[in-house]
Amino acid sequence: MSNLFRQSLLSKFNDHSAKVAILGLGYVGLPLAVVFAEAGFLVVGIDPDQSKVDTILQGKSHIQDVSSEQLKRLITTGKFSATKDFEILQEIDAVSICVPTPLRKTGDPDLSYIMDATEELAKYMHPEMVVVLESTTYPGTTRELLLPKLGDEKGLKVGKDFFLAFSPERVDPGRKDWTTLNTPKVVGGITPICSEVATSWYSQALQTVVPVSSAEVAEMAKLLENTFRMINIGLVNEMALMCDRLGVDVWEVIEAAASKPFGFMKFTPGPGLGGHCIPIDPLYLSWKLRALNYTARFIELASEINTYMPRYVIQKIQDILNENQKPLNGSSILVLGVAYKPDIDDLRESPALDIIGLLEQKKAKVSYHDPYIHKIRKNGQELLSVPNLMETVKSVDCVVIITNHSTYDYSTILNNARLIVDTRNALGMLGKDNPKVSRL
Ligand code: SAJ
Repeated sequence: MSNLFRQSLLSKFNDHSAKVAILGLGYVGLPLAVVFAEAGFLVVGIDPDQSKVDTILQGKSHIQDVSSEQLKRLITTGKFSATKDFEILQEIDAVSICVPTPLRKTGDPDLSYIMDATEELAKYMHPEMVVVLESTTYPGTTRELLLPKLGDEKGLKVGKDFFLAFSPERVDPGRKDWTTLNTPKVVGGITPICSEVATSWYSQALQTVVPVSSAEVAEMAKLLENTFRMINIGLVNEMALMCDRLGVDVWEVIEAAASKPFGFMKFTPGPGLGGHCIPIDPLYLSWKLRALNYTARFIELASEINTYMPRYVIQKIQDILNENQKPLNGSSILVLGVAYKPDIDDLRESPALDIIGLLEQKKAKVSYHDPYIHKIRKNGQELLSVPNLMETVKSVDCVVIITNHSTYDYSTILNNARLIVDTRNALGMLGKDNPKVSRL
Protein backbone atom coordinates (compact mmCIF):
# COMPACT_ATOMS: atom_id res chain seq x y z
CA MET A 1 0.00 0.00 0.00
CA SER A 2 2.79 2.45 0.86
CA ASN A 3 3.87 2.11 -2.76
CA LEU A 4 0.34 2.87 -3.89
CA PHE A 5 -0.07 6.07 -1.81
CA ARG A 6 3.57 6.99 -2.27
CA GLN A 7 3.43 6.47 -6.03
CA SER A 8 0.16 8.34 -6.37
CA LEU A 9 1.46 11.33 -4.42
CA LEU A 10 4.76 11.39 -6.31
CA SER A 11 2.93 11.46 -9.64
CA LYS A 12 0.62 14.26 -8.39
CA PHE A 13 3.72 16.23 -7.45
CA ASN A 14 5.34 15.59 -10.81
CA ASP A 15 2.32 16.73 -12.84
CA HIS A 16 1.47 19.44 -10.28
CA SER A 17 -2.05 18.11 -9.89
CA ALA A 18 -1.55 17.78 -6.11
CA LYS A 19 -3.79 20.08 -4.10
CA VAL A 20 -1.74 22.07 -1.57
CA ALA A 21 -2.77 23.74 1.70
CA ILE A 22 -0.67 26.13 3.77
CA LEU A 23 -1.78 26.53 7.40
CA GLY A 24 -0.86 29.99 8.68
CA LEU A 25 -0.53 32.94 6.27
CA GLY A 26 2.18 34.97 7.96
CA TYR A 27 5.73 35.92 6.91
CA VAL A 28 6.51 32.22 6.27
CA GLY A 29 3.18 30.79 5.05
CA LEU A 30 2.15 33.42 2.53
CA PRO A 31 5.47 33.48 0.62
CA LEU A 32 5.50 29.66 0.65
CA ALA A 33 1.90 29.53 -0.66
CA VAL A 34 2.85 31.91 -3.46
CA VAL A 35 5.90 29.86 -4.42
CA PHE A 36 3.79 26.68 -4.73
CA ALA A 37 1.07 28.54 -6.67
CA GLU A 38 3.65 30.03 -9.05
CA ALA A 39 4.99 26.50 -9.57
CA GLY A 40 1.54 25.55 -10.89
CA PHE A 41 -0.08 23.87 -7.89
CA LEU A 42 -3.61 24.70 -6.76
CA VAL A 43 -2.99 26.24 -3.34
CA VAL A 44 -5.36 27.14 -0.54
CA GLY A 45 -4.14 29.19 2.39
CA ILE A 46 -5.91 28.57 5.69
CA ASP A 47 -5.76 31.07 8.52
CA PRO A 48 -8.10 31.44 11.52
CA ASP A 49 -7.86 35.25 11.21
CA GLN A 50 -10.85 36.17 9.01
CA SER A 51 -9.61 39.74 8.49
CA LYS A 52 -6.28 38.41 7.18
CA VAL A 53 -8.17 36.05 4.84
CA ASP A 54 -10.41 38.87 3.61
CA THR A 55 -7.44 41.16 2.94
CA ILE A 56 -5.71 38.42 0.97
CA LEU A 57 -8.86 37.66 -1.05
CA GLN A 58 -8.97 41.34 -1.98
CA GLY A 59 -5.51 40.83 -3.45
CA LYS A 60 -3.84 42.92 -0.76
CA SER A 61 -0.64 41.51 0.73
CA HIS A 62 0.13 42.14 4.41
CA ILE A 63 3.59 40.59 4.00
CA GLN A 64 6.42 42.73 2.65
CA ASP A 65 7.95 39.76 0.79
CA VAL A 66 4.77 39.21 -1.28
CA SER A 67 3.54 41.93 -3.64
CA SER A 68 -0.18 42.65 -3.88
CA GLU A 69 0.16 42.51 -7.67
CA GLN A 70 1.45 38.93 -7.50
CA LEU A 71 -1.20 37.95 -4.96
CA LYS A 72 -4.00 39.46 -7.03
CA ARG A 73 -2.79 37.65 -10.15
CA LEU A 74 -2.68 34.29 -8.39
CA ILE A 75 -6.14 34.79 -6.95
CA THR A 76 -7.78 35.95 -10.18
CA THR A 77 -6.22 33.03 -12.08
CA GLY A 78 -7.60 30.70 -9.41
CA LYS A 79 -4.15 29.37 -8.49
CA PHE A 80 -4.40 30.60 -4.91
CA SER A 81 -7.30 31.09 -2.55
CA ALA A 82 -7.66 31.67 1.16
CA THR A 83 -10.15 30.62 3.81
CA LYS A 84 -10.48 30.26 7.56
CA ASP A 85 -12.33 26.98 7.10
CA PHE A 86 -10.22 23.88 7.67
CA GLU A 87 -12.83 21.57 6.10
CA ILE A 88 -11.22 21.95 2.70
CA LEU A 89 -8.37 19.78 4.03
CA GLN A 90 -10.41 16.67 3.28
CA GLU A 91 -9.66 17.30 -0.43
CA ILE A 92 -6.02 18.25 0.10
CA ASP A 93 -2.98 16.10 -0.74
CA ALA A 94 -0.13 18.14 0.78
CA VAL A 95 -0.17 20.41 3.84
CA SER A 96 2.52 22.72 5.20
CA ILE A 97 2.08 24.08 8.76
CA CYS A 98 3.56 27.56 9.14
CA VAL A 99 2.30 28.83 12.48
CA PRO A 100 4.08 30.88 15.17
CA THR A 101 6.11 29.27 17.94
CA PRO A 102 6.56 32.06 20.50
CA LEU A 103 7.55 31.79 24.14
CA ARG A 104 5.16 31.99 27.05
CA LYS A 105 5.66 34.69 29.69
CA THR A 106 7.42 31.99 31.72
CA GLY A 107 10.01 31.62 28.96
CA ASP A 108 8.75 28.13 28.09
CA PRO A 109 7.79 27.23 24.50
CA ASP A 110 4.23 28.09 23.49
CA LEU A 111 3.16 25.19 21.27
CA SER A 112 -0.51 26.19 21.29
CA TYR A 113 -0.47 27.35 17.65
CA ILE A 114 1.07 24.06 16.49
CA MET A 115 -1.38 22.04 18.58
CA ASP A 116 -4.41 24.04 17.40
CA ALA A 117 -3.43 23.61 13.75
CA THR A 118 -2.72 19.91 14.31
CA GLU A 119 -6.07 19.35 16.05
CA GLU A 120 -7.89 20.97 13.13
CA LEU A 121 -5.86 19.08 10.56
CA ALA A 122 -6.45 15.78 12.38
CA LYS A 123 -10.19 16.18 11.82
CA TYR A 124 -9.64 15.94 8.07
CA MET A 125 -6.65 13.60 7.83
CA HIS A 126 -7.08 10.92 5.14
CA PRO A 127 -4.83 8.36 3.44
CA GLU A 128 -2.44 9.65 0.78
CA MET A 129 -1.53 12.92 2.49
CA VAL A 130 1.82 14.49 3.22
CA VAL A 131 2.17 16.95 6.11
CA VAL A 132 5.22 19.16 6.66
CA LEU A 133 5.76 21.22 9.81
CA GLU A 134 7.76 24.43 9.16
CA SER A 135 7.46 26.16 12.51
CA THR A 136 10.71 26.33 14.46
CA THR A 137 10.46 24.05 17.47
CA TYR A 138 12.40 21.71 19.74
CA PRO A 139 13.77 18.42 18.35
CA GLY A 140 11.12 15.71 18.67
CA THR A 141 8.04 17.91 18.23
CA THR A 142 7.01 16.39 14.89
CA ARG A 143 7.33 12.81 16.17
CA GLU A 144 6.06 13.37 19.71
CA LEU A 145 3.19 15.81 19.13
CA LEU A 146 2.05 15.59 15.50
CA LEU A 147 2.51 11.88 14.76
CA PRO A 148 0.11 10.60 17.46
CA LYS A 149 -2.61 13.10 16.51
CA LEU A 150 -2.34 12.71 12.73
CA GLY A 151 -1.47 9.02 12.58
CA ASP A 152 -2.00 6.73 15.55
CA GLU A 153 -5.25 8.39 16.69
CA LYS A 154 -6.59 8.34 13.12
CA GLY A 155 -5.60 4.75 12.41
CA LEU A 156 -3.18 5.95 9.74
CA LYS A 157 0.30 4.41 9.50
CA VAL A 158 3.04 6.96 8.94
CA GLY A 159 5.26 6.20 5.93
CA LYS A 160 2.51 3.99 4.54
CA ASP A 161 -0.91 5.70 4.65
CA PHE A 162 0.42 9.23 5.12
CA PHE A 163 3.78 10.98 5.21
CA LEU A 164 5.04 13.39 7.88
CA ALA A 165 8.16 15.58 7.84
CA PHE A 166 9.77 18.72 9.23
CA SER A 167 11.26 21.49 7.09
CA PRO A 168 12.56 24.58 8.92
CA GLU A 169 11.58 28.00 7.57
CA ARG A 170 14.50 30.19 6.56
CA VAL A 171 12.69 33.44 5.85
CA ASP A 172 14.58 36.62 6.54
CA PRO A 173 11.85 39.27 6.20
CA GLY A 174 12.68 42.02 3.75
CA ARG A 175 15.64 40.17 2.24
CA LYS A 176 15.82 40.35 -1.55
CA ASP A 177 18.86 38.17 -2.34
CA TRP A 178 17.74 35.05 -0.46
CA THR A 179 14.01 34.37 -0.75
CA THR A 180 11.66 31.46 -0.08
CA LEU A 181 12.19 30.36 -3.70
CA ASN A 182 15.99 30.24 -3.78
CA THR A 183 17.02 29.58 -0.16
CA PRO A 184 18.10 25.93 0.25
CA LYS A 185 15.46 24.05 2.25
CA VAL A 186 16.22 21.23 4.67
CA VAL A 187 13.59 18.46 4.76
CA GLY A 188 13.57 15.49 7.17
CA GLY A 189 10.85 12.84 7.52
CA ILE A 190 9.58 10.65 10.31
CA THR A 191 10.64 7.72 8.10
CA PRO A 192 12.92 7.62 5.04
CA ILE A 193 9.90 7.31 2.76
CA CYS A 194 8.43 10.40 4.46
CA SER A 195 11.68 12.25 3.68
CA GLU A 196 11.42 11.11 0.06
CA VAL A 197 7.79 12.14 -0.39
CA ALA A 198 8.19 15.54 1.29
CA THR A 199 11.41 16.19 -0.63
CA SER A 200 9.67 15.30 -3.89
CA TRP A 201 6.87 17.76 -3.13
CA TYR A 202 9.14 20.65 -2.14
CA SER A 203 11.52 20.02 -5.03
CA GLN A 204 8.73 20.85 -7.47
CA ALA A 205 8.62 24.45 -6.27
CA LEU A 206 11.81 25.33 -4.37
CA GLN A 207 15.14 25.64 -6.15
CA THR A 208 17.21 23.63 -3.67
CA VAL A 209 15.97 20.98 -1.25
CA VAL A 210 18.37 19.36 1.25
CA PRO A 211 16.95 16.00 2.38
CA VAL A 212 18.09 14.68 5.77
CA SER A 213 17.43 11.32 7.43
CA SER A 214 14.89 12.36 10.07
CA ALA A 215 12.60 15.10 11.33
CA GLU A 216 14.84 15.49 14.39
CA VAL A 217 17.88 16.27 12.24
CA ALA A 218 15.86 18.95 10.40
CA GLU A 219 14.49 20.39 13.68
CA MET A 220 17.97 20.48 15.21
CA ALA A 221 19.62 21.96 12.11
CA LYS A 222 17.35 25.00 12.35
CA LEU A 223 18.14 25.42 16.03
CA LEU A 224 21.87 25.20 15.32
CA GLU A 225 21.50 27.91 12.66
CA ASN A 226 19.78 30.35 14.97
CA THR A 227 21.66 29.38 18.13
CA PHE A 228 24.87 30.02 16.21
CA ARG A 229 23.71 33.59 15.60
CA MET A 230 22.42 34.18 19.10
CA ILE A 231 25.64 32.98 20.72
CA ASN A 232 27.89 34.95 18.39
CA ILE A 233 25.85 38.08 18.97
CA GLY A 234 26.17 37.39 22.69
CA LEU A 235 29.93 37.03 22.23
CA VAL A 236 30.35 40.42 20.53
CA ASN A 237 28.04 42.02 23.07
CA GLU A 238 30.33 40.71 25.80
CA MET A 239 33.32 41.97 23.78
CA ALA A 240 31.67 45.41 23.92
CA LEU A 241 31.36 45.17 27.71
CA MET A 242 35.00 44.08 28.01
CA CYS A 243 36.31 46.72 25.58
CA ASP A 244 34.43 49.37 27.54
CA ARG A 245 36.36 48.37 30.66
CA LEU A 246 39.60 48.22 28.74
CA GLY A 247 39.02 51.59 27.07
CA VAL A 248 39.36 49.95 23.67
CA ASP A 249 37.08 50.71 20.68
CA VAL A 250 35.12 47.47 20.13
CA TRP A 251 34.01 48.56 16.66
CA GLU A 252 37.61 48.97 15.52
CA VAL A 253 38.50 45.63 17.12
CA ILE A 254 35.72 43.87 15.18
CA GLU A 255 36.64 45.56 11.90
CA ALA A 256 40.25 44.46 12.43
CA ALA A 257 39.23 40.87 13.21
CA ALA A 258 36.93 40.87 10.17
CA SER A 259 39.96 41.48 7.95
CA LYS A 260 40.75 37.79 8.50
CA PRO A 261 39.62 36.17 5.22
CA PHE A 262 38.88 32.76 6.77
CA GLY A 263 37.71 31.24 10.04
CA PHE A 264 35.91 34.35 11.25
CA MET A 265 32.37 35.71 10.78
CA LYS A 266 31.59 39.31 11.69
CA PHE A 267 28.86 40.12 14.17
CA THR A 268 28.33 43.51 15.77
CA PRO A 269 27.24 44.56 19.27
CA GLY A 270 23.85 46.12 19.74
CA PRO A 271 21.21 47.22 22.25
CA GLY A 272 19.86 43.68 22.59
CA LEU A 273 18.43 40.82 20.57
CA GLY A 274 15.17 41.31 18.73
CA GLY A 275 13.09 39.43 16.23
CA HIS A 276 10.84 36.42 16.22
CA CYS A 277 13.64 33.89 15.64
CA ILE A 278 17.03 34.53 17.14
CA PRO A 279 16.14 35.40 20.74
CA ILE A 280 13.49 32.69 20.90
CA ASP A 281 14.43 29.58 18.95
CA PRO A 282 17.51 28.64 21.02
CA LEU A 283 15.37 28.73 24.17
CA TYR A 284 13.25 25.95 22.67
CA LEU A 285 16.42 23.86 22.57
CA SER A 286 17.57 24.71 26.09
CA TRP A 287 14.07 24.04 27.40
CA LYS A 288 14.03 20.57 25.81
CA LEU A 289 17.49 19.75 27.14
CA ARG A 290 16.54 20.82 30.67
CA ALA A 291 13.79 18.18 30.53
CA LEU A 292 16.60 15.75 29.73
CA ASN A 293 18.64 16.99 32.71
CA TYR A 294 21.14 18.85 30.59
CA THR A 295 21.94 22.56 30.86
CA ALA A 296 22.65 24.23 27.51
CA ARG A 297 25.21 26.56 29.06
CA PHE A 298 26.20 28.52 25.95
CA ILE A 299 22.56 29.34 25.20
CA GLU A 300 21.79 30.38 28.75
CA LEU A 301 24.91 32.54 29.04
CA ALA A 302 24.37 34.22 25.65
CA SER A 303 20.75 34.86 26.54
CA GLU A 304 21.84 36.42 29.85
CA ILE A 305 24.27 38.76 28.09
CA ASN A 306 21.90 39.67 25.27
CA THR A 307 19.05 40.44 27.66
CA TYR A 308 21.42 42.59 29.77
CA MET A 309 22.24 44.90 26.83
CA PRO A 310 19.19 47.20 27.22
CA ARG A 311 20.31 47.97 30.81
CA TYR A 312 23.81 48.61 29.52
CA VAL A 313 22.40 51.15 27.06
CA ILE A 314 20.58 52.91 29.91
CA GLN A 315 23.90 53.04 31.78
CA LYS A 316 25.57 54.66 28.75
CA ILE A 317 22.77 57.27 28.59
CA GLN A 318 23.08 57.99 32.30
CA ASP A 319 26.86 58.33 31.98
CA ILE A 320 26.83 60.85 29.12
CA LEU A 321 24.06 62.91 30.78
CA ASN A 322 26.02 62.82 34.02
CA GLU A 323 29.13 64.11 32.24
CA ASN A 324 26.92 67.05 31.25
CA GLN A 325 25.53 67.53 34.77
CA LYS A 326 22.11 66.18 33.84
CA PRO A 327 20.19 63.53 35.73
CA LEU A 328 18.32 60.98 33.61
CA ASN A 329 15.23 61.80 35.66
CA GLY A 330 13.45 64.57 33.77
CA SER A 331 15.78 64.51 30.78
CA SER A 332 14.22 64.27 27.32
CA ILE A 333 15.41 61.28 25.33
CA LEU A 334 14.66 60.51 21.66
CA VAL A 335 14.90 56.83 20.75
CA LEU A 336 15.88 56.67 17.07
CA GLY A 337 14.62 53.51 15.38
CA VAL A 338 12.50 50.92 17.21
CA ALA A 339 12.17 48.04 14.68
CA TYR A 340 14.16 44.97 15.74
CA LYS A 341 16.62 45.46 12.90
CA PRO A 342 17.27 48.10 10.23
CA ASP A 343 15.01 48.81 7.26
CA ILE A 344 12.05 46.66 8.27
CA ASP A 345 8.77 47.41 10.05
CA ASP A 346 8.84 44.51 12.53
CA LEU A 347 8.77 45.34 16.24
CA ARG A 348 8.69 41.80 17.64
CA GLU A 349 10.97 41.34 20.67
CA SER A 350 12.67 44.62 19.76
CA PRO A 351 15.11 45.77 22.48
CA ALA A 352 13.84 49.30 21.82
CA LEU A 353 10.70 48.38 23.77
CA ASP A 354 12.79 47.32 26.79
CA ILE A 355 14.87 50.49 26.56
CA ILE A 356 11.81 52.75 26.37
CA GLY A 357 10.33 50.93 29.38
CA LEU A 358 13.53 51.29 31.40
CA LEU A 359 13.83 55.00 30.53
CA GLU A 360 10.24 55.59 31.62
CA GLN A 361 10.90 53.74 34.88
CA LYS A 362 13.75 56.20 35.51
CA LYS A 363 11.37 59.08 34.80
CA ALA A 364 13.02 60.27 31.61
CA LYS A 365 10.77 62.01 29.07
CA VAL A 366 10.86 59.50 26.22
CA SER A 367 9.89 59.96 22.57
CA TYR A 368 10.75 57.85 19.54
CA HIS A 369 11.05 58.07 15.79
CA ASP A 370 10.90 55.24 13.28
CA PRO A 371 10.09 55.72 9.59
CA TYR A 372 8.59 52.23 9.39
CA ILE A 373 6.68 52.13 12.65
CA HIS A 374 4.27 54.99 13.26
CA LYS A 375 2.77 53.75 16.51
CA ILE A 376 3.80 51.45 19.35
CA ARG A 377 1.67 50.12 22.16
CA LYS A 378 3.28 49.59 25.54
CA ASN A 379 1.39 48.46 28.64
CA GLY A 380 -1.85 49.79 27.17
CA GLN A 381 -0.23 53.12 26.30
CA GLU A 382 0.17 54.37 22.75
CA LEU A 383 3.31 56.16 21.62
CA LEU A 384 3.47 57.80 18.19
CA SER A 385 6.60 58.31 16.13
CA VAL A 386 7.47 62.01 16.42
CA PRO A 387 6.25 63.88 13.31
CA ASN A 388 9.22 66.22 12.94
CA LEU A 389 12.47 64.37 13.39
CA MET A 390 15.02 67.16 13.17
CA GLU A 391 13.05 69.50 15.43
CA THR A 392 12.94 66.78 18.05
CA VAL A 393 16.62 65.97 17.59
CA LYS A 394 17.45 69.61 18.28
CA SER A 395 15.20 69.86 21.32
CA VAL A 396 15.98 66.70 23.32
CA ASP A 397 18.78 66.28 25.84
CA CYS A 398 19.98 63.03 24.24
CA VAL A 399 19.33 61.02 21.07
CA VAL A 400 19.76 57.23 21.37
CA ILE A 401 20.32 55.38 18.09
CA ILE A 402 18.76 51.97 18.65
CA THR A 403 17.95 50.84 15.10
CA ASN A 404 20.20 52.16 12.37
CA HIS A 405 17.73 52.47 9.52
CA SER A 406 19.59 53.42 6.36
CA THR A 407 17.15 56.24 5.62
CA TYR A 408 18.50 58.41 8.44
CA ASP A 409 20.88 61.28 7.62
CA TYR A 410 23.30 60.61 10.45
CA SER A 411 25.64 63.56 9.89
CA THR A 412 22.74 66.02 10.07
CA ILE A 413 21.46 64.26 13.18
CA LEU A 414 24.94 64.53 14.69
CA ASN A 415 25.17 68.23 13.87
CA ASN A 416 21.80 68.98 15.43
CA ALA A 417 21.84 66.75 18.49
CA ARG A 418 23.14 67.88 21.88
CA LEU A 419 24.22 64.36 22.91
CA ILE A 420 24.05 61.00 21.14
CA VAL A 421 24.33 57.42 22.40
CA ASP A 422 25.06 55.32 19.32
CA THR A 423 24.36 51.62 20.00
CA ARG A 424 24.97 50.56 16.38
CA ASN A 425 28.01 52.58 15.31
CA ALA A 426 25.61 54.23 12.86
CA LEU A 427 27.73 57.39 12.96
CA GLY A 428 30.88 55.46 12.06
CA MET A 429 34.01 57.62 12.19
CA LEU A 430 31.85 60.73 12.80
CA GLY A 431 31.07 59.34 16.23
CA LYS A 432 34.59 58.26 17.14
CA ASP A 433 36.31 60.41 19.79
CA ASN A 434 33.44 62.93 19.54
CA PRO A 435 32.74 64.43 22.98
CA LYS A 436 29.01 64.55 22.40
CA VAL A 437 28.81 60.93 21.27
CA SER A 438 28.93 57.78 23.38
CA ARG A 439 29.22 54.44 21.59
CA LEU A 440 28.80 50.87 22.85
N1 SAJ B 1 21.95 41.54 15.75
C1 SAJ B 1 23.02 42.08 16.43
N2 SAJ B 1 24.28 41.89 15.94
C2 SAJ B 1 24.49 41.18 14.78
C3 SAJ B 1 23.39 40.64 14.10
C4 SAJ B 1 22.13 40.84 14.59
O1 SAJ B 1 22.86 42.71 17.47
O2 SAJ B 1 25.65 41.05 14.37
C5 SAJ B 1 20.62 41.72 16.29
C6 SAJ B 1 19.67 42.40 15.34
O3 SAJ B 1 19.69 43.79 15.51
C7 SAJ B 1 18.32 41.81 15.73
C8 SAJ B 1 18.68 40.41 16.19
O4 SAJ B 1 20.06 40.44 16.52
O5 SAJ B 1 17.75 42.53 16.79
C9 SAJ B 1 18.42 39.34 15.16
O6 SAJ B 1 19.06 39.78 14.01
P1 SAJ B 1 19.23 38.83 12.70
O7 SAJ B 1 20.16 39.53 11.77
O8 SAJ B 1 19.57 37.47 13.11
O9 SAJ B 1 17.81 38.96 12.04
P2 SAJ B 1 16.58 38.00 12.09
O10 SAJ B 1 16.10 37.75 13.46
O11 SAJ B 1 15.63 38.54 11.11
O12 SAJ B 1 17.20 36.65 11.59
C10 SAJ B 1 16.83 36.16 10.37
C11 SAJ B 1 16.94 34.70 10.60
N3 SAJ B 1 16.19 33.98 9.63
C12 SAJ B 1 15.55 32.87 10.03
O13 SAJ B 1 15.53 32.49 11.18
C13 SAJ B 1 14.82 32.13 9.00
C14 SAJ B 1 18.38 34.27 10.55
O14 SAJ B 1 18.45 32.84 10.39
C15 SAJ B 1 19.10 34.89 9.41
O15 SAJ B 1 20.45 34.45 9.42
C16 SAJ B 1 19.06 36.38 9.61
O16 SAJ B 1 17.68 36.73 9.41
C17 SAJ B 1 19.94 37.12 8.62
O17 SAJ B 1 20.95 36.53 8.21
O18 SAJ B 1 19.63 38.29 8.35
